[in-house]
Amino acid sequence: MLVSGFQSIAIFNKLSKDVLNYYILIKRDAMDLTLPIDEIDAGTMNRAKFRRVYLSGKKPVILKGFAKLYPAGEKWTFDYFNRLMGDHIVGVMDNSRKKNTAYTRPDLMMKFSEFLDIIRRDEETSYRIFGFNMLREFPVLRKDFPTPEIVRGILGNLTLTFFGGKNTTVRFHYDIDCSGVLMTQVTGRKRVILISPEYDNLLYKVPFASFSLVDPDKPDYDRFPGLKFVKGYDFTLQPGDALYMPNRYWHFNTYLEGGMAISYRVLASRAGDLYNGFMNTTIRLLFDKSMDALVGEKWMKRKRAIAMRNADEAINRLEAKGKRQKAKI
Ligand SMILES: O=C(O)CCC(=O)C(=O)O
Repeated sequence: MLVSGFQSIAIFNKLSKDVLNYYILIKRDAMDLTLPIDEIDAGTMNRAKFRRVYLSGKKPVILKGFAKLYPAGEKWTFDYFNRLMGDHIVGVMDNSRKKNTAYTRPDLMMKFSEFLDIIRRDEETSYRIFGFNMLREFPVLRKDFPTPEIVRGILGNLTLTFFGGKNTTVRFHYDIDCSGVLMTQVTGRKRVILISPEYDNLLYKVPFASFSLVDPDKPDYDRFPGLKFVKGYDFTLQPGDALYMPNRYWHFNTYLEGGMAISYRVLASRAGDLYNGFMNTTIRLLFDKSMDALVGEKWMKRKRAIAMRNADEAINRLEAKGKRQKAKI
């Protein structure tokens, strides 16, 4: 049978697509963290474009020099915070204490000046501050970083700040309320590993919670083979850069030196994200915390087993799909 030129192009296209799909499904030796993230000069971004391309498109982006658009970009130094809030008592997380649930309470309290002294040293520390509502406690700071136009909305005034010292990490998680997050790294560089929610199971998501069993710093591929299918981003935010993380994006952050960030949130627009955000922060969290209090390590063991089973099932599905596609080629 004779095949016309157009038909052969169509057959060729179909075959290349199948080959491509097969290789997308194929297991690699390690996580592939080489996806390129959009980087845009913050001054050239406007609300319409941000909402169309990044919010609606659920696409991450780095806005270079975002903090410099606001007084905070110049004013917010550790010295400035020390002068203004040094005597304030802050809740501090200690990474050396293991946590089995989401949304945990600070491990210790200390004067902000003491905490700043620790994180500004060029030394590793396990101390960090997670989700300090600094602008509510010190409203005078609001004018230094007013709600950016691009994220103005229902959650527009809700800001959280984050502080950490050299090499402090923030465990692999997504934000439990399923909001989109614009995190501006005001001081210090921060490495971020960012991964789409489509990989939930392959990232060994812990049920009833929004964190993973995996430590992306030391990925154990024998224990967590699902990671070999995962693709994501790995980049460093420079002081002043902002990162937009779409709803439910996984992130693992490492402070490369003492630094601070502030985040603004954008309420989820999809019904599923809104529903999950509500359920996560209420019923699921309450259930998880109650089980943790009642049964402790046994409950964590159960959650670990479910996460492993979900990942195995996801791997089997992908391998079966890969085989079907290979057979078609
Ligand atoms: O970088 C940090 O300290 C934490 C930021 C974060 O994980 C978040 O905004 O969810």
